[in-house]
Amino acid sequence: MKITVIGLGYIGLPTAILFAKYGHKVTGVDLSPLMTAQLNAGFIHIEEPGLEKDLEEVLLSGNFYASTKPVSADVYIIAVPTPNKTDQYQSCDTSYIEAALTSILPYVKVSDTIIVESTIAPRTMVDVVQPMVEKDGFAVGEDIFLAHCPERVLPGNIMHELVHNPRIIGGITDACTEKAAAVYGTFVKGEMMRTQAGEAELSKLMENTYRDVNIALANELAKISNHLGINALRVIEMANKHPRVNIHQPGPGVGGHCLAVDPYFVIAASPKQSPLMQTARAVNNSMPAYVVQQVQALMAEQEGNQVTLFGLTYKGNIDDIRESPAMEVKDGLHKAGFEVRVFDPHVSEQPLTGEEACEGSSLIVVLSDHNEFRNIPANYTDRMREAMVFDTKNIVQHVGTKVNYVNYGNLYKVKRTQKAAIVQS
Ligand code: SAJ
Repeated sequence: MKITVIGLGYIGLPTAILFAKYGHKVTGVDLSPLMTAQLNAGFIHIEEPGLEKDLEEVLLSGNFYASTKPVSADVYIIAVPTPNKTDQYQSCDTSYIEAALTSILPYVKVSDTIIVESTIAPRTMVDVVQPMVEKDGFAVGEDIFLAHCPERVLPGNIMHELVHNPRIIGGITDACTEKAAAVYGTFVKGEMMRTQAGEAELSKLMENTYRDVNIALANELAKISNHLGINALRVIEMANKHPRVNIHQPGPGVGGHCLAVDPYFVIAASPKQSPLMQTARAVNNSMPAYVVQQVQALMAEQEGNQVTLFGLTYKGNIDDIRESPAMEVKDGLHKAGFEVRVFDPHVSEQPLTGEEACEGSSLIVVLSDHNEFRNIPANYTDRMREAMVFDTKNIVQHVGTKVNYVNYGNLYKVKRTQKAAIVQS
């Protein structure tokens, strides 16, 4: 089959390469001439293990070519961004989807299939995509086949998950569903769940909304435990021993372009029916300011005014700082008047080594769960003015001797000791 993939981001590019690996003639289309030229030269622009080797293979086989212009194909896959609008409920901006569709419609012919992989608001396929295709004179389900097949892969394991994760195949009609299932049948080894487009849209959104609400529960528990003088992490650890309990982990907030985005698509589609989801978003969005407040309390008794942030990315072992709560913490600490240094071995724009970043600081605040932070060596903390670590991700397993280690489990204790110190002094 000839396949055109529109949008070569962290989903579109691996998807295009995978279809090419399985013998299809794939044209990957993106707006950036530089990026498409780099791809045709064998270089990839996203950090994904093994992907550059796969690209080399499909360039050699002639099954993949990157271009800034669509070409005629049998199957068109749209994998472009769907950011939030800045309206009251931060609804789904479908302008990139509409632009992608407009760019391919001149090439679309009878019996072709159009698949939207981008995460979209409920009813986007029937209210936005289908009318655009029908306006072009096609009968959906007879001439043209339309489906929404959302992805659910985790950066860092994309190629494996694209093949082995169960896949939702949501057609406008049953015939559409079958056509799309035949396309993914090329490489998907996981279960293919055939359904209607609307169910596919909402199911994908609910995966991330479920996670966002549960992380909010963990974050609220951390606040309550800190207030009541109870070890939140021990509470979660013991509760999760129950066979049907899975309380998530508290942190500095929720980042990324998924959990911090998708719930708003559901909320915006049904604001009066979604108080829980809206409250969960508010709880998670409150965490960066909460961390700043705790740092102020911890620093109240420390010498000096400099803190060192370990990690700026929205989660561990990646280089992505977009939508990262750590960036909000950094801004908040600056506004609170602290000197702030950063150590993040995954972010090339942060050149400081661990030693340099810790020099003269009175507190390390761990904000990303990078593997490198499991052990904070003595040659880092020995350079600090006072050695205290506030680990918001509960990732640190070893610190140098004489380091005052704080996490969401014992935060209340340290602050209580400080309060007692103030009372005695
Ligand atoms: N986080 C917590 N506590 C937790 C788990 C995560 O605070 O217990 C935070 C992380 O630090 C991060 C954010 O939540 O800031 C999101 O983390 P994530 O592990 O959900 O990572 P994402 O957003 O990169 O990937 C999610 C995944 N969805 C689910 O796990 C349901 C992934 O499978 C999806 O493909 C992706 O969203 C997406 O593209 O939708």
